[in-house]
Amino acid sequence: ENPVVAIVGATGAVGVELLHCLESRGFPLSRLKLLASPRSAGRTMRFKDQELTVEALDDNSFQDVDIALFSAGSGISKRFAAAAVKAGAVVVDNSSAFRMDAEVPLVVPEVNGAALAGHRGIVANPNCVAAIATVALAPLQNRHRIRRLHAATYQAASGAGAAAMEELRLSTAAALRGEAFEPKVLPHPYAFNLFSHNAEMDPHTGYNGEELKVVAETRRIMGLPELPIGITCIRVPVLRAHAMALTVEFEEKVTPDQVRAAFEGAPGVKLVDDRERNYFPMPSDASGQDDVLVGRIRADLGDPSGHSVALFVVGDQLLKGAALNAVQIAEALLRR
Ligand code: A2P
Ligand code: 11C
Repeated sequence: ENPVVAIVGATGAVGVELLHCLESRGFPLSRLKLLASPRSAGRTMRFKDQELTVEALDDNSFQDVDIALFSAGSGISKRFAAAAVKAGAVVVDNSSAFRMDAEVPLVVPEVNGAALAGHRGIVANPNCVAAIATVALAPLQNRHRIRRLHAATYQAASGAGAAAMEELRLSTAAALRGEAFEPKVLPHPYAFNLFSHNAEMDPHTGYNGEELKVVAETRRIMGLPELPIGITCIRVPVLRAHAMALTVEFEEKVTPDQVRAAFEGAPGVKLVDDRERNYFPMPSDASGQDDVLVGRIRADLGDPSGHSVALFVVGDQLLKGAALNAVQIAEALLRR
């Protein structure tokens, strides 16, 4: 019989996309259970031709559940994942709670799907930048060995949740009316502005938590634990797709044409690299798309040795960066 699936955080920005992905991909489930905070209990959400009622999450929520997709923040995951596993469910966790736990595989199916074999009830879904970046980096690493990476990110509101997306809409509307707007969700004015990522800043190193997560998780997913990665993460006023400029240095000389060739037919990647039309990956094109867009592939002028290639990568933060990857993990679990 098909599994019973639960979504923890069904009403959130990622939760809503989890519902869509399960529906649009025809995920074989016998029942879908929607869980959120007591504030949302009783609300209904549409799945296929049904109106499903959201239930308040508690310790007894997982009795009949086979697969639990968690996306309600790491506090909720730390508090409830063990209860779900104890009740017999496999947890696919979108939070950062277990990502660096050696017993929990951190999986992007098209990059390191084999890591699923070692799971003990919990599988971690990566940080959105790490997931999107590794989809683009894996085909390169498969042909040429990566020696160093530099990344600058342009991260959308969705990474900070549904309330941040609403703050972008409201603050932009206020700015257009010439009215003042007091930020409530993000720490700085968001309309017509950008700022250093809002994750906690380490005063000693000058890196924020998002940057440290991306470095650690990218290394783990790629199986390159020592890979030197330079990174700057920035929040930009875009609703739901993350962009990143990547400069990849290889052990050997690699040309832009070799990089382009590596992307031909690579899973989850779409090449958007039209110099004549100045048409390259954009959040407006990536939003709502499963594929990660890659383009602006060129020799890095900062490395005259010919070992480095620069590219621009954009992926839907809510899809490949979160919900789609989680559902792909669940699909891979079912195939096993
Ligand atoms: P709710 O909508 O009831 O607050 P986002 O990342 O978009 O901010 O969404 C967070 C998700 O996590 C929402 O679905 C939210 O539910 C859910 N959530 C927040 N706190 C709890 C809680 N204490 N128990 C269960 N779900 C929670
Ligand atoms: C952002 N990537 O865009 C973050 C949000 O590691 O799951 C998700 C943080 C994480 O703000």
